Amino acid sequence: MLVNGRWVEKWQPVQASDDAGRFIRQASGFRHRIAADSGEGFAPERGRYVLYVAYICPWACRTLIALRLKGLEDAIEVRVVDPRLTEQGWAFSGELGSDLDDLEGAGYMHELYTRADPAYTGRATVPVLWDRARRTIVNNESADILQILNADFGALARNPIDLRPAALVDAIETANARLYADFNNGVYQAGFATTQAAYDEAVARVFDCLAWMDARLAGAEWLVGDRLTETDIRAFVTLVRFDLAYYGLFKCNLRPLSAYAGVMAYLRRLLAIPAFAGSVRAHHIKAGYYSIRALNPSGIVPAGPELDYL
Ligand SMILES: N[C@@H](CCC(=O)N[C@@H](CS)C(=O)NCC(=O)O)C(=O)O
Repeated sequence: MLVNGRWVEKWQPVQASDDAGRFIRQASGFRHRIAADSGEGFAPERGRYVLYVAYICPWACRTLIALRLKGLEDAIEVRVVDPRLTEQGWAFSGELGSDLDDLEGAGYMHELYTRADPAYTGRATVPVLWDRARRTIVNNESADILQILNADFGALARNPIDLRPAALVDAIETANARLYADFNNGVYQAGFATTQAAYDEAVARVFDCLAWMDARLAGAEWLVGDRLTETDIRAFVTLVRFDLAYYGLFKCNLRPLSAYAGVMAYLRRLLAIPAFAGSVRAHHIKAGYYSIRALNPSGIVPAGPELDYL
């Protein structure tokens, strides 16, 4: 991670643990919005912003899905890091279908963080919404970036879809809070738990949440309301990684996803939407997660599973 703008330690995935061995995720450091008149100076302009993502990363992929659902591909550039974590974090290698950073010339993601803030302290995470005009980070919190992409680019977005309709905001927030705590971050808390008790507690929450989604989806097409919302994007990014990585590497193996018929049908429905399917690179997901040496010292990437939905 970076301390006062210097890369100080080898990359290690356990961001922090509490006294009971529970994984704690770092808070994001750049939290600006895009607006013509906010006084922050980040106006919506075609070609000005870049979304830096990793196909392995569920937080990054939720922003990528939103970008494509909104039809912002022509307005915002996207660059993809190598899925394999290096000792200096995310790298632009040009390998495995990843990109070089031809826009800013960075070799590693952390260089963009120190360019934005020469004294930055924290982890150099993706996604990052980058401003080419001011050469700084607008925002590195995917929950914010989802809202920025949904609302802040106005007419630059080709598709009128609203992923956060005002009438559903409360229901979206309630569902998102549960999904984040028990599922999106719950699988990480199971995978990176350092005590049996912390793992047991996390894995139980993961499967309770799957049961909750399955019950909801038995009688509904979407998780909130009667339309596709950002909640479906949030659920999808963890569901599509479940069999590939979380079931094995993160020990979320109480039951396979196929035990949840409603969830499986929902996952297939979402995969039929190009913005969702286009965000999935199974080889990046496997290569990335299985390169986490703390969980997989040999670095061996498993051959399977063979999945009929990917
Ligand atoms: N709060 C962030 C979390 C992002 C995050 O944890 N990204 C991970 C990849 S899945 C990362 O970049 N990790 C690198 C590191 O921790 O050094 C968000 O949702 O945008």
